[in-house]
Amino acid sequence: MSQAPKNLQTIESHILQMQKLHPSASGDFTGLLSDITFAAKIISREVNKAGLVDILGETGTENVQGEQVQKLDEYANNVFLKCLGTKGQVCAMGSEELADPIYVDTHEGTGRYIVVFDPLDGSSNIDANVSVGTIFAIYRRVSALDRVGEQDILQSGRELAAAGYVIYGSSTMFVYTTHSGGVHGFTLDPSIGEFLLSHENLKTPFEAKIYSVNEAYEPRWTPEVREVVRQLKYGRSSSSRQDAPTKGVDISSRYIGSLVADFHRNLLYGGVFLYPPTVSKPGGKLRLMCEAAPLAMVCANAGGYASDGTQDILDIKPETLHQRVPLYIGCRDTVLWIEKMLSSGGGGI
Ligand code: AHM
Ligand code: MG
Repeated sequence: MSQAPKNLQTIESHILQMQKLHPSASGDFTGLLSDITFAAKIISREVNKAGLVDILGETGTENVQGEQVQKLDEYANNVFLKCLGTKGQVCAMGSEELADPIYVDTHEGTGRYIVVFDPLDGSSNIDANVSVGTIFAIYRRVSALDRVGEQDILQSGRELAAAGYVIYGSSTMFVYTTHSGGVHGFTLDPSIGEFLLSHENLKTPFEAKIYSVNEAYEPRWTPEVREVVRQLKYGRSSSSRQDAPTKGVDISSRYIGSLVADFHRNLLYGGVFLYPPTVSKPGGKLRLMCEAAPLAMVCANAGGYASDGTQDILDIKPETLHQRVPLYIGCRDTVLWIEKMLSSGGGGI
């Protein structure tokens, strides 16, 4: 007997289906996710045209119509600001592109959500046609209705209501998770302008087969980080294994230098991404609120783990919107092992 074909599902219908699991839901959250998917479609369209920039006009200059051509990261940022909270769901926003948070003045001041985002991460790769991404984090408001402020923005990853990313690659994909769990991926069909469910309930492998790190920084790493990467490459010494032995695992190195693309590949294939502290960047490079924490939530809900080398990224309470953090993220076993290696001085456990 042949099986009935699987139904096609758009992201909108998937989000609505999830909403039904929460009968008391007002629809605000659903509307907000939908606004983000809309922004993603607009950014995707523009990223796809990036190769035409030299023909249509360089960024920062005037195009043939005499209009100012925006840099793509500025453009993506403006798209997010314009698309979010169209129904008054958002009370505050924080962007990697903006020094300060934006407090939204909805008519009633009742927006219940905060969105923190990196509108176009890895944008320095765009001229080489390398995949870039958007990362977003959604928090619930903690302040009283008339007093939205810093406390609403500066929440730890544990408080995230939802998080996700969009990757603008050979195809555009939207991946999100909520506090109820489950990581779901949707691929954009540009001909109909819809994100279609393509990766339901994503799970990442337990142990990494890929490590991703900018090895040119090795001279600037601490001896502990150097030892971690050495053992990832040559095999972990038996005393330092977390759980399952790694002998026989063929490890490969892949580094795009575009966080969403590196993270997404590792999530699917099983890998670990490292952005350790260096002498010149002792706090690391990546930002806790708009990069590390949302990806940490996606990773955790897919069965992985993210650490700053000493603790779960999700447990870090931010002190500032643009705080940086060292990041080790990916397969659970491997990241736990890295954490132990770093805390034991790199000499094994
Ligand atoms: P950006 O936010 O300025 O785009 O920088 C973040 C990017 C990440 O996408 C990537 O993982 C990292 O910078 C690469 O940094 P490096 O070139 O130091 O390896
Ligand atoms: Mg960034």
